[in-house]
Amino acid sequence: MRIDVVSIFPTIFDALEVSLLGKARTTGLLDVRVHDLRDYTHDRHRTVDDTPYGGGAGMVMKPEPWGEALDDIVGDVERRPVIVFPSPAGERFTQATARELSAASHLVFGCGRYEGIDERVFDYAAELGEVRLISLGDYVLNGGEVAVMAMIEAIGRLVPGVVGNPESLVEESHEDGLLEYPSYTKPSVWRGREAPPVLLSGNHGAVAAWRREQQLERTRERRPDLLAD
Ligand code: JCQ
Repeated sequence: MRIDVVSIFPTIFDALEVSLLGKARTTGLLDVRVHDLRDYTHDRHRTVDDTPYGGGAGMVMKPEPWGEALDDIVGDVERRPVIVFPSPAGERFTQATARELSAASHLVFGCGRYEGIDERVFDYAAELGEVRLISLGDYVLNGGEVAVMAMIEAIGRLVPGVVGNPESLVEESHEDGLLEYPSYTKPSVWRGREAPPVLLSGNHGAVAAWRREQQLERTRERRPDLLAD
C-alpha cells in the first residue's frame, strides 16, 4: 500500500519509522512518503495561510500550495487514490472505516492546521481521487497530524502481512462490535489479587463462555451505545 502525507510538520511522522509500521516499511509492505506543504510555496516566507474571507478569528490554509502538492503526488499515478482530510466536521472513523481503507492501494492524507483549509481544495481533490473528510472523535485538535498518525496505525496494521499473527486481529475490541475481555498472565496471585480461576481450569468451553460474558458486561457498562442495535 502506498501512503502519501502532506503536512507543515513532516517530522511528526518520523514516529512511523519504529515498531510494527516501521518494520512494514522496511519490508516494502507500506510505502509511506511524507511531503512538506511549504515545499509547494513560492514566496520567501513559504506562506501556507491567509486571513478568512468574510472575517472571523484565525487563519485559513491557502489553496495554491495544496493544489500543487496534490498535482505532484497524484498527477502521475494510474489509479485514483482515496484522499483523506482529518476534520472535526467529517464522518466518524471506526474500525469499519479502517478495514475499508486498508483495502485501498493508495491513500493520500492532507493535514489541515489553523481554522481549516480553503473549501475549494476539497472540491479540486475530488477531481483527482475519492475524497473523505474523517473525524477521529468529537473534539478539536490543533491540526490533522495526530489524527492521521492514528488512522495510519489503525489502517496499516490491517494490511495483510503487517501484523505477524493475523489471529491477533480478529479477537480484539471492535472487530465483533463488543469490547475486549480482560486479560491475565502469571503469576496466578499478584499482590493479593487472584487471576479468575476459570482461566486456569483448562476447560476451554468454560473459558470461552466466561470471556463472552465479560465482553457483554463491559460493553453494557462502558459503551451501551454499541449494544443499541
Ligand atoms: C480530527 N477529530 C478532530 C483541525 C482544522 C481540516 O481542517 C482542520 C483539521 C483539524 C484537525 O482535525 C481534528 C480532528 N478528528 O481536529 C482544524
